[in-house]
Amino acid sequence: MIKLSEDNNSENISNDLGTAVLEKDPEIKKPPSYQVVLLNDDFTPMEFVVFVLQSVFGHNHQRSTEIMMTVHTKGKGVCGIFSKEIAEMMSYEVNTMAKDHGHPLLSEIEPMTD
Ligand code: TYC
Repeated sequence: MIKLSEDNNSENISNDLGTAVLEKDPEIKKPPSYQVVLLNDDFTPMEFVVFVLQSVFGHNHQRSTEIMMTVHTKGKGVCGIFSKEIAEMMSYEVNTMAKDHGHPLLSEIEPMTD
Protein backbone atom coordinates (compact mmCIF):
# COMPACT_ATOMS: atom_id res chain seq x y z
CA MET A 1 0.00 0.00 0.00
CA ILE A 2 1.25 3.52 -0.77
CA LYS A 3 -0.18 6.50 1.12
CA LEU A 4 0.64 10.11 1.69
CA SER A 5 1.74 10.77 5.26
CA GLU A 6 -0.59 12.91 7.34
CA ASP A 7 -0.03 15.29 10.20
CA ASN A 8 -2.38 14.06 12.90
CA ASN A 9 -0.57 14.69 16.14
CA SER A 10 -2.75 15.04 19.23
CA GLU A 11 -2.33 18.82 19.79
CA ASN A 12 -3.31 19.46 16.22
CA ILE A 13 -0.14 21.49 15.75
CA SER A 14 0.99 21.43 12.20
CA ASN A 15 4.46 20.16 11.57
CA ASP A 16 3.94 20.21 7.84
CA LEU A 17 7.23 20.78 6.10
CA GLY A 18 5.46 21.25 2.83
CA THR A 19 6.70 18.01 1.41
CA ALA A 20 4.59 15.01 0.50
CA VAL A 21 6.24 11.83 1.71
CA LEU A 22 5.38 8.49 0.13
CA GLU A 23 5.20 5.79 2.75
CA LYS A 24 5.78 2.41 1.17
CA ASP A 25 5.13 -0.89 2.89
CA PRO A 26 8.49 -2.57 3.34
CA GLU A 27 9.03 -5.27 0.72
CA ILE A 28 9.17 -8.56 2.61
CA LYS A 29 10.59 -11.16 0.24
CA LYS A 30 10.52 -14.78 1.30
CA PRO A 31 13.88 -16.49 0.98
CA PRO A 32 14.31 -18.71 -2.09
CA SER A 33 13.77 -22.46 -1.77
CA TYR A 34 16.24 -25.03 -3.04
CA GLN A 35 15.67 -28.51 -4.47
CA VAL A 36 18.00 -31.33 -3.56
CA VAL A 37 18.47 -33.19 -6.84
CA LEU A 38 19.81 -36.74 -7.04
CA LEU A 39 21.85 -37.71 -10.11
CA ASN A 40 21.97 -41.08 -11.82
CA ASP A 41 25.11 -43.15 -12.29
CA ASP A 42 25.76 -46.67 -13.55
CA PHE A 43 27.29 -48.17 -10.40
CA THR A 44 25.47 -47.25 -7.18
CA PRO A 45 23.20 -50.15 -6.16
CA MET A 46 19.49 -49.32 -6.28
CA GLU A 47 19.02 -50.58 -2.69
CA PHE A 48 21.66 -48.14 -1.45
CA VAL A 49 19.88 -45.20 -3.14
CA VAL A 50 16.59 -46.27 -1.54
CA PHE A 51 18.35 -46.55 1.84
CA VAL A 52 19.78 -43.01 1.48
CA LEU A 53 16.41 -41.55 0.52
CA GLN A 54 14.81 -43.16 3.57
CA SER A 55 17.50 -42.25 6.08
CA VAL A 56 18.38 -38.70 4.93
CA PHE A 57 15.02 -37.43 3.70
CA GLY A 58 12.65 -39.58 5.77
CA HIS A 59 10.74 -40.87 2.75
CA ASN A 60 9.08 -44.26 3.21
CA HIS A 61 10.24 -47.31 1.24
CA GLN A 62 7.63 -46.92 -1.50
CA ARG A 63 8.29 -43.20 -2.08
CA SER A 64 12.07 -43.77 -1.96
CA THR A 65 11.76 -46.49 -4.60
CA GLU A 66 9.69 -44.16 -6.82
CA ILE A 67 12.28 -41.36 -6.56
CA MET A 68 15.14 -43.79 -7.18
CA MET A 69 13.39 -45.17 -10.29
CA THR A 70 12.74 -41.63 -11.59
CA VAL A 71 16.47 -40.88 -11.25
CA HIS A 72 17.41 -44.23 -12.80
CA THR A 73 15.16 -43.71 -15.86
CA LYS A 74 15.28 -39.93 -16.34
CA GLY A 75 18.81 -39.10 -15.12
CA LYS A 76 17.83 -36.93 -12.15
CA GLY A 77 15.08 -36.51 -9.58
CA VAL A 78 14.02 -34.27 -6.71
CA CYS A 79 14.50 -35.61 -3.16
CA GLY A 80 13.02 -32.60 -1.36
CA ILE A 81 12.68 -28.80 -1.17
CA PHE A 82 14.27 -26.81 1.65
CA SER A 83 15.88 -23.52 2.67
CA LYS A 84 19.36 -23.06 1.17
CA GLU A 85 21.13 -24.02 4.41
CA ILE A 86 19.09 -27.20 4.95
CA ALA A 87 19.38 -28.20 1.27
CA GLU A 88 23.17 -27.80 1.49
CA MET A 89 23.26 -30.00 4.60
CA MET A 90 21.05 -32.70 3.04
CA SER A 91 23.10 -32.77 -0.17
CA TYR A 92 26.36 -32.94 1.81
CA GLU A 93 24.92 -35.80 3.88
CA VAL A 94 23.98 -37.79 0.73
CA ASN A 95 27.36 -37.23 -0.93
CA THR A 96 29.31 -38.08 2.23
CA MET A 97 27.28 -41.25 2.87
CA ALA A 98 27.87 -42.39 -0.71
CA LYS A 99 31.60 -41.66 -0.53
CA ASP A 100 31.95 -43.44 2.82
CA HIS A 101 30.36 -46.54 1.27
CA GLY A 102 32.48 -46.36 -1.90
CA HIS A 103 29.62 -45.39 -4.25
CA PRO A 104 29.76 -42.61 -6.87
CA LEU A 105 26.20 -41.42 -6.03
CA LEU A 106 25.95 -37.61 -6.12
CA SER A 107 23.35 -34.99 -5.29
CA GLU A 108 23.33 -31.24 -5.89
CA ILE A 109 21.15 -28.30 -4.99
CA GLU A 110 19.18 -26.10 -7.41
CA PRO A 111 17.47 -22.79 -6.61
CA MET A 112 13.74 -22.82 -7.43
CA THR A 113 12.48 -20.21 -9.86
CA ASP A 114 9.19 -19.05 -8.35
N1 TYC B 1 21.48 -46.53 -12.17
C1 TYC B 1 21.82 -47.25 -10.96
C2 TYC B 1 21.87 -48.74 -11.26
O1 TYC B 1 21.42 -49.18 -12.30
C3 TYC B 1 20.82 -46.98 -9.84
C4 TYC B 1 20.81 -45.57 -9.40
C5 TYC B 1 19.59 -44.93 -9.20
C6 TYC B 1 21.98 -44.87 -9.16
C7 TYC B 1 19.55 -43.61 -8.76
C8 TYC B 1 21.95 -43.55 -8.74
O2 TYC B 1 20.70 -41.64 -8.07
C9 TYC B 1 20.73 -42.93 -8.54
N2 TYC B 1 22.40 -49.52 -10.33
